[in-house]
Amino acid sequence: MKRIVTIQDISCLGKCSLTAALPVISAMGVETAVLPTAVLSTHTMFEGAVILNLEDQIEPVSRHWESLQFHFDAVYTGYLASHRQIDLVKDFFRRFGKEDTLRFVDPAMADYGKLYSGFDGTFPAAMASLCGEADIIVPNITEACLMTGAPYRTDPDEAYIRELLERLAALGTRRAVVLTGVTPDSGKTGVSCLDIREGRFFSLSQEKLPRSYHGTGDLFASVTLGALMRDFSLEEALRLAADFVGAAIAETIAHDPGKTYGTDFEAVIPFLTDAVRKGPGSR
Ligand code: PXL
Repeated sequence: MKRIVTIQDISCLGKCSLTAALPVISAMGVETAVLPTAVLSTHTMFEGAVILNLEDQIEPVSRHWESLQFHFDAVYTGYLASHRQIDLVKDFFRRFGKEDTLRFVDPAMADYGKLYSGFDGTFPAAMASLCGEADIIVPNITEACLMTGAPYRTDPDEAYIRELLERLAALGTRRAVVLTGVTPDSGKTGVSCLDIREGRFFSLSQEKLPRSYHGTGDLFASVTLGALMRDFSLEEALRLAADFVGAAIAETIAHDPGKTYGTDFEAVIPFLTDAVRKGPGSR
């Protein structure tokens, strides 16, 4: 069984970051070790979250695992709250990033043209340098613009998307850059990807559902990584992740549309386990 480690916070109530990654990647039959950066009462979109910072633990935990000679098939980072956490992740990459370890970075820090609360304008450059040490990155358009200095547009056309992907690749990412939340036409949403190793550009799109929920970026990243660990191609992994997130949103709209903090993704986990059981090439 493949083993990954994911480094991000636990938002105790919120269905994002670790509480999205752990159930999803485990359900896909991949051992999921966690290195929590902080424990928050809720994610930061709620007012007044109570936060216990755990970043001082990252280095001692890494040293302990190193002494036990653990190997990870992937290191997956999501929301990181400080410059120091980014530096600690770079150190973790140096310790555990072996030849066959996939460094997968979701630079979760912004959406809808704005940084999440709690970050200042110096943070995107630090995240950009972490993306430069990754194999695969999965920013949304806002994050891509903040990291590359490109203007933020809500009406992306293909030339703009390709330009963003080229700028992301110039950060130094090795294998692929994936742009999420791409809306090629009204009524559609999707992802665009530049596979750097193959020099190939491709896009996937699907119906845009009428509501959006918190934590869908974390679910998307988690399913993509889980599928790659189960030997799906990158394109198949992205398609599965997009379909899963669409199913989670549809489920939430059908049963609890006013939910303020995340999708009811738990109800559609069987969709994932089925896909993994059938294996790559079967969808
Ligand atoms: O879903 C991204 C995320 C993760 N963790 C925390 C957050 C957010 C987004 O706001 O606040 C604590």
